[in-house]
Amino acid sequence: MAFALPWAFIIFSCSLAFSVRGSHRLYESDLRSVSPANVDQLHRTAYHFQPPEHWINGPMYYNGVYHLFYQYNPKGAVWGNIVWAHSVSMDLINWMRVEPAIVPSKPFDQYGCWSGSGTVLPGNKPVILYTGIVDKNNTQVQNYAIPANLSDPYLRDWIKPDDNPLIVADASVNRTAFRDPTTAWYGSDGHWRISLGGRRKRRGMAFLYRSRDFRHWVKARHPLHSVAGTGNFECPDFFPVMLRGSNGLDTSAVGNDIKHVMKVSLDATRYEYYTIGTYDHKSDRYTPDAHMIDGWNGLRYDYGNFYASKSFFDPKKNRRILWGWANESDTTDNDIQKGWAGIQLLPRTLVLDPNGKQLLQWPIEEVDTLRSSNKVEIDDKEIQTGELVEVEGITAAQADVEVTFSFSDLDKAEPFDRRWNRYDAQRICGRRDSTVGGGLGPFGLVTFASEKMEEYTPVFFRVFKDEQYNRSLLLLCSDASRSTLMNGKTAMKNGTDAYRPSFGGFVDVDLREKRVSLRSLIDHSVVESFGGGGKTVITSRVYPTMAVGNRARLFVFNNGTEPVRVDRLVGWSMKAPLHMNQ
Ligand SMILES: *[C@@H]1O[C@H](CO)[C@@H](O)[C@H](O)[C@H]1NC(C)=O
Ligand SMILES: *[C@@H]1O[C@H](CO)[C@@H](O)[C@H](O)[C@H]1NC(C)=O
Ligand SMILES: *[C@@H]1O[C@H](CO)[C@@H](O)[C@H](O)[C@H]1NC(C)=O
Ligand SMILES: *[C@@H]1O[C@H](CO)[C@@H](O)[C@H](O)[C@H]1NC(C)=O
Ligand SMILES: *[C@@H]1O[C@H](CO)[C@@H](O)[C@H](O)[C@H]1NC(C)=O
Ligand SMILES: *[C@H]1O[C@@H](CO)[C@H](O)[C@@H](O)[C@@H]1NC(C)=O
Ligand SMILES: CC(=O)N[C@H]1CO[C@H](CO)[C@@H](O)[C@@H]1O
Repeated sequence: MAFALPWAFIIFSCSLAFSVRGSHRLYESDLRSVSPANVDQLHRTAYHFQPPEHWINGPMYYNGVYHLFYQYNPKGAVWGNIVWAHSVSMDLINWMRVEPAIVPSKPFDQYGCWSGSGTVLPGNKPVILYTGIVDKNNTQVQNYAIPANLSDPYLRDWIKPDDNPLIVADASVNRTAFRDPTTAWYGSDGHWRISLGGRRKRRGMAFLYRSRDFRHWVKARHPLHSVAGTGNFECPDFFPVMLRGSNGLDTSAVGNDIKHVMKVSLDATRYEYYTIGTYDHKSDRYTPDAHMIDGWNGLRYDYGNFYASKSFFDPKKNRRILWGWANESDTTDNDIQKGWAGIQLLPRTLVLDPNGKQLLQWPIEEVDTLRSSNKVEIDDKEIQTGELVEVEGITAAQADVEVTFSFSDLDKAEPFDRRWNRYDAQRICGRRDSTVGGGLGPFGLVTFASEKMEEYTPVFFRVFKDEQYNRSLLLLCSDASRSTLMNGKTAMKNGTDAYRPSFGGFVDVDLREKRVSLRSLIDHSVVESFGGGGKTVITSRVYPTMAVGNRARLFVFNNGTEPVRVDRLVGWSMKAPLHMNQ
């Protein structure tokens, strides 16, 4: 590595830029009496990237430095006044905030600098493509920006050349739904390509543009992809994955051992969906594989609170990294009170499942460096019906827990009700919550639990027998419905409710192995859970009032009639990196 981060500057810039409310300090202090007024600060995360308000633009790696660009309102904890804020890191864990990269200033972006992506062009030249808002009617165009000084390791200064905008909507395009350019990929015909999100009536559109010189862009006659009835595509992401192995691929990679992934954020549901398929370079079209569901019932990166994600190729470690954003699940009034809203979830590596039917996600290995020596292990422990086993000795509100469960008899699983919609896992999690006994399950973790279980957020599995198809189904749920007493009691005013869904997703594992794994990363107001080795991921945002700081507790539970065994559980207290409050 050519240089190190100047730590002193980080600390200085943190305290300069924001009023530092160190959740690490709160967390270390004894929080016996928590009044509603300071509850909100307890929910600030410690090891998630969290400026006051943000969602993601294109993250990028350039010359030894990771860059995170994110949508940021410098004036408040609500959406508006959007600029491209910019932070840099050597390790994706410790971050240093630098000057915003792109702010509204020119006719082609004076009403907003919205999302986009970075591409590193031949000759090692980075360029950003982003959406500019040109008028009060929300008219969207695509612009570019380049670094002013390639010798500056942090690329602090970005220029918006005068030949912007590069792309304006033609008459066939809805110019108020025309945004979020992807990272560009290069074809053997010497053309760069990008995709842009939009809509044609109710049809979601991933428009395709081509350019030889990255300046003059021509719209292809056909979109790269489109889907009827989904509504607007936002933040499209299009990238190759290897058929086998865990290496990531550069966005322009070609070859026989490659599949492509198309991800869109659907404004209509506020969730993200992806398909795996084939990209035909000649016709420039993407076709999802036959068994893929393209639309609201499709595969999701995360079945909880996760949106506006972007992936990028990390040449340093040869991997593709996915990065998503989670909004708050409290109310706008709460956000204004807290002074912040929105967190960046942990970066995740993204690979194709060897079965080719889905992607696998896992927190980047750098997250493990935050595990402290404060660790707890449970081995080979049977959990009986109704039993709660405390995971003691770690900081339950700021932890990383990995657990493997096993069981002996699949036949004891409860039947899957034929009237249930296989694609509505969330509703099934709501009906069959952790208090409703089953055969095999519910079993799992109880996170953010208060002393007498007045508040708790269970993350649990449930096995069903699907007699119609002679198969077992594994459901993962992350239930925020009992996570807080805040609403009605204290901080929630005016009858406005926090959003406390019981998120759910099926986990496509072979249950004949009679073993399932779960990893949950817990951080004050967020729990990110990876089921089945990253097959199904669910993120919940929660706002406990009692299960905070040192008073939060963590348990393993089983509410099924069948005993389950904890083969192994390891939990760590997590350290806070030095990007606090950036
Ligand atoms: C915005 O839209 C209105 C109504 O269509 C139109 O009258 C006005 O000229 C537009 N303004 C701009 C700046 O395009
Ligand atoms: C470019 O960045 C380098 C490294 O930070 C610096 O030494 C140099 O003065 C910069 N050049 C300009 C023109 O600002
Ligand atoms: C254009 O897109 C905007 C924003 O999504 C939408 O409100 C409007 O109805 C669309 N117009 C047409 C003609 O589809
Ligand atoms: C397990 O079920 C019992 C009885 O319904 C309930 O009181 C308890 O809260 C449940 N445990 C969890 C973690 O939901
Ligand atoms: C159901 O599946 C099991 C193995 O998964 C198999 O042994 C059994 O014969 C199947 N039953 C039917 C009726 O197909
Ligand atoms: C996050 O906030 C909740 C509660 O207001 C909404 O219901 C979600 O739609 C929203 N999610 C996104 C991605 O904006
Ligand atoms: C919109 C609304 O009803 N706001 C009210 C919320 O509650 C406070 C008092 O708790 C009132 O002052 C607001 O008018």
